[in-house]
Amino acid sequence: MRTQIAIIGAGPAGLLLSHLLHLEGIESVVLEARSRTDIESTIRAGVLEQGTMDILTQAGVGERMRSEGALHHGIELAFDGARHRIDLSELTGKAITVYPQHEVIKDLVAARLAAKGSVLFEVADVELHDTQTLRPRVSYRHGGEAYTLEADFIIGCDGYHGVARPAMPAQELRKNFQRIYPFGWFGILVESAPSSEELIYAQHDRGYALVSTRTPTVQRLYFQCDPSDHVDNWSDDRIWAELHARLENHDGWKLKEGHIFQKNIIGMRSFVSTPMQAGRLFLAGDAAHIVPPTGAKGLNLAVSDVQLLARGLEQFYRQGSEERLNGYSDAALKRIWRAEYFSWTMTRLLHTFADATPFEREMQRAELANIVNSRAMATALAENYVGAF
Ligand code: RFL
Ligand code: PHB
Repeated sequence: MRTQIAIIGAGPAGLLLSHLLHLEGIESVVLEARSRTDIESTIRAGVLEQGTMDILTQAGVGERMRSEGALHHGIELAFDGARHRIDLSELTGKAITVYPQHEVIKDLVAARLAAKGSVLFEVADVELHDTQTLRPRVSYRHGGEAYTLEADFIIGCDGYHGVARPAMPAQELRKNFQRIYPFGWFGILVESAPSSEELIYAQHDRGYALVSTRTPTVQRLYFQCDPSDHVDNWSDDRIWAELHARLENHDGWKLKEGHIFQKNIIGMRSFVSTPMQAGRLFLAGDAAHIVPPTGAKGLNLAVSDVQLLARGLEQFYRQGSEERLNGYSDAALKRIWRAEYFSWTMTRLLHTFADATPFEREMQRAELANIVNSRAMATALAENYVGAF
């Protein structure tokens, strides 16, 4: 089999890239390890930046996002028993949309299949070959049969645990940057009405908590936990007691409880692997970089990576120039490092570090107080949050 672009992974990065290329008349094949049902039901991100919304809309896959997603014009920071609103729209002229990642995935899969795009689910044993030549290949198994796919380029959109990054050739310039945080997030899905019209990011000595939403009847809540803890240690009663304690406040606001129908724990890391290109192999999205979810940037970065790549590939096929493709890694990394910085800052600002001295805890509170009292600092946070750069 032969195609122009072989894409590994049908996450937001791989599917959107395949769709953007299709709109430019460039052919691709997406190879995905999991089933369609699985990728369409895995609960992950919720927050889409304005730029992400714009790209999805321009690409013709934003209709459900616009009608079913919730446009948010602000977020709240909660600490010392009070809530403080950061007015994103007033400070930046932009907003965010809360629309679940698996719904974005459903929209993209539907668009690829409607256009007779080639997305192969449940492939196994994906291996990359000859990536540093003009005829790279991918071998894989599908339905028990062994296949080889030849392409002009291979794009690794296969997430943090994929095979593309390990297939990048060792070279002097290759560098990995990493920070693993000493805490994780306990995430729950709850059947209830929203407790708040906007997301609440709460700092508390017992640990961080986040009140987010999914739909008018399903809410998404998180709280900082030990990354090695197990969901079975947390009864529903214990979860509610912990969330109420962390979200305590003096203004009478109260978190709504409901039936908890999913619990999970995720680890937290910052990670960047550079460069994002070697010969005919490129990386995009979580395959190349991870942010802790506190800044809500991961999916948005994946989208901006593939937008750059799509432009580079379009230039290659239209004009025969590799200039944009060769500039991809540097261009993408400029934005990635700023998002890494913001995600690290939000994580540092809002979480409780077990080894922090009393002095450092006061500094954390003072920084929060500065943000909610200084229009300049609030604007900096808002610009980063909506991705206004
Ligand atoms: P994905 O989504 O991990 O997709 C990779 C796909 O590749 C497949 N795959 C393979 N396929 C074939 N062969 C192999 N060998 C393969 N190995 C892997 C996988 O099955 C998968 O389908 O990467 P992509 O496309 O780069 O997208 C990245 C985003 O998923 C991620 O950054 C976000 O979910 C991060 N994130 C958030 N991002 C935001 O922008 N806003 C948020 O509000 C937000 N909240 C979150 C988040 C991530 C979270 N978790 C679970 C880490 C909240 C959470 C809790
Ligand atoms: C979510 O709704 O899953 C979510 C929202 C904001 C974040 C992270 C996750 O910062």
